[in-house]
Amino acid sequence: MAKKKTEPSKVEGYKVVSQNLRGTIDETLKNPEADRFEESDLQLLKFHGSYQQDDRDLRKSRRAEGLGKAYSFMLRIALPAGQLTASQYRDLDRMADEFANGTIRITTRQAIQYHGILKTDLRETLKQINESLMTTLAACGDVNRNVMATAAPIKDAIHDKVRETAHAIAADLRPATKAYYEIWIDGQRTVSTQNEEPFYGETYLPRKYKCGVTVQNDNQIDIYSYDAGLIGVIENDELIGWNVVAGGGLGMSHGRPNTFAQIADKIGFVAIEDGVASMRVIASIYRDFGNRADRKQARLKYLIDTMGLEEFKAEFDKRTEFDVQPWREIPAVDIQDWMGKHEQGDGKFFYGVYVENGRVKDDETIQLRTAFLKIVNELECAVVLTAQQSLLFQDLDEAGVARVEAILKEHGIKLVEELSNARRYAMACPAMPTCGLAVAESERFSPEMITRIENRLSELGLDDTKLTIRMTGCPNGCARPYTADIAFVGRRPEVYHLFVGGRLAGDRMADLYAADIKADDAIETLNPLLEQYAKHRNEGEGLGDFYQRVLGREGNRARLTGKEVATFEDVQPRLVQLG
Ligand code: SRM
Ligand code: SF4
Repeated sequence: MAKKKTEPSKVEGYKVVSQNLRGTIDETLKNPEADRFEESDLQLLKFHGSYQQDDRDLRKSRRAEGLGKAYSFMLRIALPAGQLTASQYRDLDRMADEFANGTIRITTRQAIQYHGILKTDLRETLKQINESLMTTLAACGDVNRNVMATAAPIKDAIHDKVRETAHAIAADLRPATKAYYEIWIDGQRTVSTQNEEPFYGETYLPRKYKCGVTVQNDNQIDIYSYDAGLIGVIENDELIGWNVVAGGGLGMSHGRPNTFAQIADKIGFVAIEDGVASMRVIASIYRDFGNRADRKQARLKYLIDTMGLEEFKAEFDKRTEFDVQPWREIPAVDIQDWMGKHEQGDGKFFYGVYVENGRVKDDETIQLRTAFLKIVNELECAVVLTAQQSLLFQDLDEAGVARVEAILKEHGIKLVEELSNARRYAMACPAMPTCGLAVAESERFSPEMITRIENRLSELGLDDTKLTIRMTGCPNGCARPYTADIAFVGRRPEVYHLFVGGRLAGDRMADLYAADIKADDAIETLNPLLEQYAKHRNEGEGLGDFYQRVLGREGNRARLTGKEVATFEDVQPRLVQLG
């Protein structure tokens, strides 16, 4: 057994000596000889919203030529509740060409990523992002990340409160350090003051902290996947308070039994005005007790596991100055992806457009970037990013909706009615060639895998089934694979673990259905299940639900561990028995 780590990790050391995230980032930026940052600054750079990457497609050829890696930077822009004005969207589009690789990527947490930014352009890009009143601060790093909120821009008291709360949490937990402003905006270094970070202190959090806000009838943001969250409880069409959840998380490592993916636990119910403080209190418990020795064991879910849920709840109670009541029972909810036309509640409409794997780009067949810019320019409409890597145009009248549809068609973009369910609800993480942790393709291969599954579902008469298929290039879980009906998790090039048994609602863990399958064998491996599903599904029953019924499972499994073994052998005889 591996020896338990007790000393603070290297990253904790970098934070301590960084003077609140300054390190020597500024010096390296100014040094024309340096094409990259050293390890300690690299870690600090994440808090500023940037990752140093290299083009992995070029590694081999550059090595052969005796060259080093082709370094560039990923930038992540945190957008609370995924909201963008028309003018911010225009700026994003412009900067994609000016500084990045010509694409804008909508993330699974309603943020934006640019890839391929050169070190020499990094400062100017960040500066311009800030001039457009957006920020990359705390989009990554050991802090509170982008705060999500259900995307539907519905104008009523409930949804207004959800968005307002998401923005308030983001402001409340934003790092206070002036380092960001000094390095990227002002260029002038001030002397770090003591106590510059009254909440975080000099070591910030043990690891990332993710939270979101939603309502009981729309789990658009997959709230059970995060460290903490607020679910609006509605009674008689009014928001009466928040159910608080904590301890969700989907990152894990194959073959490491002490890592696990987990659905968040129920903590309790708090008043509307106590939502923001609840997220802060949970973050404070995490800050004070989280594991700072082993980063693989540092997320809040592991702390709750070590403390025990009851002790964690008691600590939450102890630290709150407000009333924490028992969890209010709420119905299980489905996910609404908000694609197509919807009423906004103020006489206007919003319109959702599907973006394959979140990548807004132009290619030979479809011109998403051109179409989106045209829509924003013509209709001057605000944009909301969804947790399914897509976007919504808001504040449209009937003529505006017609115009959106016309522009989409002119640019080769399918309307939602023309998409198969297999594609519409699919997601994939970026993986190759930018992600340094990828061991298999994801974004570049997922469309092809979806086509294969789409075809098989069609042959079996299953076009109507609503299911989510997700792919990631490694087990870290960036496209939330472990709660999907079907998921592919990269093991090595062209080889994936195949998971089955989650569902769109995001409230149940899937099983490892088949281990280490070649991508080309995926359909064959899924076939026994798909065929029996086609024959024996109940009306409206999803694929994951069917799978759970065949296994005779009751209730939703909340945890998937890294030691899980493939269950195909268990389910196969039961599928055969069905006849
Ligand atoms: Fe993620 C790391 C991309 C959502 C769990 N994630 C990474 C990095 C930064 C790779 C790295 O550390 O070098 C990836 C950048 C790739 C690239 O080239 O752009 C990356 N993660 C993404 C995004 C862009 C995927 C996407 O398709 O949109 C998502 C950005 C979200 C955002 O806007 O903040 C993204 N990452 C997630 C999610 C899903 C979610 O939060 O809804 C998860 C699982 C949930 C969770 O956190 O438990 C997730 N990412 C991870 C992990 C595993 C963390 C863990 O607890 O073990 C890593 C690795 C790490 O942190 O060391 C990681
Ligand atoms: Fe990279 Fe793995 Fe996340 Fe995909 S799941 S983006 S491969 S870290």
